[in-house]
Amino acid sequence: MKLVIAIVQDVDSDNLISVLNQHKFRVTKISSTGGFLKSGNCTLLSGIEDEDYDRFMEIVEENSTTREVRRTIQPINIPGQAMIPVPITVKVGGATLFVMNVVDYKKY
Ligand code: 2BA
Repeated sequence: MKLVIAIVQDVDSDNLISVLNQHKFRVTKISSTGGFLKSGNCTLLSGIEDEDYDRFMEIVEENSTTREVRRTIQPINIPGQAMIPVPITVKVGGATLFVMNVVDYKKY
């Protein structure tokens, strides 16, 4: 069994979870915040059997969209200098995934 931690964009999360559920994957959604943009994203936890891994990844890929996002970020505070917000455009990935082998899985 594997535990997949998937960080996805807020706008993709509801549809992605619905499709995963339709395919009998169980998902826990955690509200999270990107450290760089400081805007909301979603972290999904999913415990999946090894034989279902490829199908799971395909579904995530098909239902996550890379987007260009324009945001205003606050630059680092330099004493004595004005803090002027800086507009930036970054490409935010459809999904960032971490995959771990599960040593044990129990449900009581
Ligand atoms: P954020 O940290 O808010 O980053 C949003 C996007 O900003 C990133 O998209 C990337 O394009 C850009 N970015 C991030 N850090 C940067 C930096 N130091 N300098 C310049 N540009 C930077 P993604 O890479 O697709 O990441 C989307 C979200 O996934 C991230 O939101 C973060 O919440 C998470 N994430 C990505 N890689 C991660 C990692 N290695 N560990 C933990 N979380 C990660």
